[in-house]
Amino acid sequence: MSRALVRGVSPSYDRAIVRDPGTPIDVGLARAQHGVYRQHLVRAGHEVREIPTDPNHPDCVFIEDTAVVVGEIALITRPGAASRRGEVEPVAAALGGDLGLVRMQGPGTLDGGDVMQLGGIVYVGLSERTDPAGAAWLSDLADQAGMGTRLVPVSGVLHLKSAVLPISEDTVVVTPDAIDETLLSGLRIVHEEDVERHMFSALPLGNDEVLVTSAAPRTASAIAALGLEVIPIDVSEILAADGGLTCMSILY
Ligand code: CIR
Repeated sequence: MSRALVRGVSPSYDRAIVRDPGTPIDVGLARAQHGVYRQHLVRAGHEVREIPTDPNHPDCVFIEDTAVVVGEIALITRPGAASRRGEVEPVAAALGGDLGLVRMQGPGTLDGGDVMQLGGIVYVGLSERTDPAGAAWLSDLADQAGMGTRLVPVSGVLHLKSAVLPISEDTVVVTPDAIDETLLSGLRIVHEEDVERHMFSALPLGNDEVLVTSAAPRTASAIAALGLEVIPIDVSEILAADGGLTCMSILY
């Protein structure tokens, strides 16, 4: 059985960082949506472990940004947003029992949302949160694990996985015009529907099942047409703070 590390929604989640402030965030609804997400992980066969939430860290539910697991090693990140750096220690403590730890040191920064591992390649987004020095920490680990690294400049969105979502071992859903798609050569690309821009997110659950955001039904239909089973989930309050479905867990 594989493990999923999650972290509950903070009581201060309505003060999470948002790129485009506007929609108020409903913390209670976010908690309920997170609970449903957690249940899907359990149903898919993950052993779910939960770290207590932290009222001092509004964004701590987005646990993916704090650590990246490559093989038997967890790289404990130095998140790009200074206000999020205090989120990493409890995550390191939880992963340290199962995995070797490498702790990033400054000045580089890296968010796990900028990292996608697919087909033996680690793709690292260079974004407003992840810089070349941060990416270098990961490429060293990838080298040691016998994997290649590809750097993918990202603009106009928060992270690489805001624009490129794996849905199977060889297929990704890509937001149109967000990245140089030649950097994804070798992968099958499905485009996010333009009217659903920034509303699609996905998490492959294994057995050809993919958890998808219910806010993007047209893109979900395009995926279903490939023969994958799509399972929609309403995560409106997670999308409202620029999160998606990968960001609420670390799977290892
Ligand atoms: C942030 O700006 O850091 C959070 N509000 C959203 C982080 C989302 N993380 C992710 O998708 N990996």
